Amino acid sequence: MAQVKKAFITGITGQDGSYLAELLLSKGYEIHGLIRRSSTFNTDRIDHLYKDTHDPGVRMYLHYGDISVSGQLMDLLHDIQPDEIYHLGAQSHVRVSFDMPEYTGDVTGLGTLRLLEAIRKTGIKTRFYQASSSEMFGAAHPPQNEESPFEPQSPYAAAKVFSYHMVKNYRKAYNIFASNGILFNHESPRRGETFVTRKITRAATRIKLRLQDKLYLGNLEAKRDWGFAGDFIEAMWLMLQQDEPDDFVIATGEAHSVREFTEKVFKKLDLDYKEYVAIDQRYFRPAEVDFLLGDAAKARKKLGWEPKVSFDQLIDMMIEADMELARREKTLVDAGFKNGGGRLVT
Ligand code: NDP
Ligand code: GDR
Repeated sequence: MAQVKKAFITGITGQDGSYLAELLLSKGYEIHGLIRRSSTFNTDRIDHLYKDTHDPGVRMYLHYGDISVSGQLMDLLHDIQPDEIYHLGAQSHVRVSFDMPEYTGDVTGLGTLRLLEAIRKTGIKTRFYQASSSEMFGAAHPPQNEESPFEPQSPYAAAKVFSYHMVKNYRKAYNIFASNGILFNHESPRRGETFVTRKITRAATRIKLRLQDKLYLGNLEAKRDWGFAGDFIEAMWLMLQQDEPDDFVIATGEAHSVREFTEKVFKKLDLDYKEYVAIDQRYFRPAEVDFLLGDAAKARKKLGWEPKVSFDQLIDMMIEADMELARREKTLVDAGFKNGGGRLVT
């Protein structure tokens, strides 16, 4: 009988971690996720996958921990002996990284090194996926591919560049199977509510149902290559199934501005965004990344990967999910509850 593969996932409670957990469970993996202790529940995105560990057939295990603590990462890897490690955990918000540069460097940068060191010191045989980012290209001229220079524009991007190079270094120095997936922006109904796409679909649907009357945004002219998270996590898995470790850009090859995204979302709801959107300087970044557009030719050729969900389908999917949330909130508000569960997101 074939051995069940084991995967260790950091960031399992995040957008990507939740889709990846679904994918790996569907492929028969036993998965082990690292979660942080929090005074409020932070497992919403994976609750539907959770089974009590006493139930038969359990294949998902959660372990408390933090990527800022190396000893414990070492113990976990030693105990679990995962075949594959997906390192998705990070302080992932670019704007916030300017407010918390030291913390971001520690978690998003050194966190990767701690895991690589844990692999080296425990000597486990495993494959490592690093969640690298298109933010590393920063000011580099679009379209960006694996050969483009890194010109990071934020503490977040600089921390990811550090991680990227540590992955390459450990690959070369210690022969560890470690790959960088350089993913461009990917969104979904599970996207964190302070990232711009979700902030917009959440606000527009609430505005439609008169639960909110304004949406404050920053730079509307920035352009991003937005794909669907569910498509992108497939590429992570494919990278770890190759004969050799390597680095791959994953992107749709289509870019849109924040303004275009906003206009489209409001239009689909029969609203004119100009009547509702206002600019607030606090959402601008001290240094901005103006234009990211990915060239994923290498991934198409070597991994056979391509995105399935189009820009329009992604928007429809996000509007539909957020409209459902807004309707539930409206029902509660109409029934006299002061707060229907909606938050004014910043
Ligand atoms: P999210 O912000 O949704 O999730 C981040 C995850 O990291 C959460 O599970 C979070 O836990 C966890 N985490 C944060 N800090 C720590 C810590 N100190 N110890 C342990 N876990 C921690 O990110 P995404 O799912 O969107 O992204 C996944 C990864 O991919 C990130 O590394 C991100 O930087 C990178 N990336 C994302 C892209 C995107 O467009 N989404 C594009 C390119 C790269 P908690 O739930 O408790 O907060
Ligand atoms: P990004 O995503 O910085 O690309 O990082 P985000 O959605 O935060 O910003 C995209 C662009 O929108 C502009 N913008 C705003 N952004 C936010 N969050 N809020 C606003 O109100 C707003 N108004 C305009 C931003 O200036 C920016 O140009 C994401 C994260 O998932 C990273 O972890 C990941 O590495 C990269 O994508 C690829």
